[in-house]
Amino acid sequence: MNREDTIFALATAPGTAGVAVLRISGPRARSALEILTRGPVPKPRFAAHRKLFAAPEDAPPVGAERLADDNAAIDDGLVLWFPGPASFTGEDVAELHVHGGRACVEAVARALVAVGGLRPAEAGEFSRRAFENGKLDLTRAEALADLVAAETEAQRRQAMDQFLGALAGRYESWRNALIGLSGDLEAAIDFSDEELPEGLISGVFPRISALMAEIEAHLNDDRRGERLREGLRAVILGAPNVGKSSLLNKLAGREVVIVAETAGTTRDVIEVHLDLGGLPVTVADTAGLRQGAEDVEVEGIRRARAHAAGADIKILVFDAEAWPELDPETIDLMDGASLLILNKVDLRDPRKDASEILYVGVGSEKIPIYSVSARTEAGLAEALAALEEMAQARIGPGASAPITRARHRAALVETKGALRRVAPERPVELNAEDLRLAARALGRITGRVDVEDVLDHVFREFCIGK
Ligand SMILES: Nc1nc2c(ncn2[C@@H]2O[C@H](COP(=O)(O)OP(=O)(O)OP(=O)(O)O)[C@@H](O)[C@H]2O)c(=O)[nH]1
Ligand SMILES: [Mg+2]
Repeated sequence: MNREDTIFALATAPGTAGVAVLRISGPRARSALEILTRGPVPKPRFAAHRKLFAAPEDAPPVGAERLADDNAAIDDGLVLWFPGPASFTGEDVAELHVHGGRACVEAVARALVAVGGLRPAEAGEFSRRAFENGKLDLTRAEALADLVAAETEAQRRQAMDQFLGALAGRYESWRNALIGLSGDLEAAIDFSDEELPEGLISGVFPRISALMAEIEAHLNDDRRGERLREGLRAVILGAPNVGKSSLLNKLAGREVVIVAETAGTTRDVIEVHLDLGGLPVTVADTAGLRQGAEDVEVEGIRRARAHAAGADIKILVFDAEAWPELDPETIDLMDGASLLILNKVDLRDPRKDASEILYVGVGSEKIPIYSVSARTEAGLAEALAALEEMAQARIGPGASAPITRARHRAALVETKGALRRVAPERPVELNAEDLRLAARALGRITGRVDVEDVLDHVFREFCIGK
């Protein structure tokens, strides 16, 4: 990546749309805009209506009629000019709002390449330039990627909080406190006891303990922020033919999976993304668990078990006709995050209220098992509410501005480790060094210090045009 380059990309989704936005950033943005519009750049930050023309080498031969010139217009739209440094990337930026068809966008992109000195942007390159020009700290840049990727309301809210600086503010205030404390300690290296204000050094240690407790509490968030960002994983498990696929179809509200009377219908793991009260949950349907299955089905069962191991929530489905007997292979998989469902309640006892909640005794505990019918939809709303409640318990609103990435967590653990070594009985130089290390680890989260090595990793997950 060369920062001297001028880059461009489609900022909107590819495909057919009313409008497509192309964004250009870099030293050649002004010439590109002048050449394509065959005129001066408009007033900064004001939209102007312009025709867009191909660059000279693509344009009709010199001396062509003005009419022919007009015919050579490749599109007609709005253009904007954001001179650096007051732009998203901090560089000169131009935006072209053209018609959102594939051919229009391609023609404009071709014209941009023909200008010379422009190339298509790599994924995340605009945001990376914004970071490198001090427009965004790393947590805000990451929040932008999360905002674009947010599929549910809770994800959007978390990303927006982070974009507004909730994490950056916290980490920067901790970092500043650490820098202050290490300054106090270093004063002890340079000055004698008599020259130092009373209690300066002894006051440092309780403040470090308090800071450590805050970091500890922040780390101790049960990974809620990361889970919300990534989405919860739920998996439907049960014996063959109990109606797992039928239930998934009901949850999805459409016929995603094949349902059949034959036991052993589902073999592949099939996933559906759900928005459960604003929380993102991916539900996977799996092959029915049984012994003595053959070839492909055995592989299906292996995948089902592998999925179960990585799931945040297990939806264990049982056959109501067999109640109170429960399939032993399925019940074996039960853990603290399992939702028990008794399906086909319509076949059990039509007179019984399907939404009645039965219980399964586990030791001294009684776990509810929700009676439903994927056929009549009886009891489904209650079971869905229970699923939503479980999702809320895992990722619902917890502490404000939680950690959202493993990268942040690793740096915080490093900060804590360095602070833990600090102790009154150690030489002051060692303590000061550990405080500096702790501050540096925090600085890596926002990108204030030596982060060159993490940048590729951070910006790779962005989409092109961001
Ligand atoms: N009466 C009744 N039949 C149901 C209900 N749910 C599913 N079925 C039927 O039970 C059969 C099996 O349903 P599936 O959804 O394919 O079951 P499965 O658990 O996915 O089965 P495998 O993929 O083979 O493990 C089908 O004939 C469904 O129509 C229900 O609530 N009541
Ligand atoms: Mg199935």
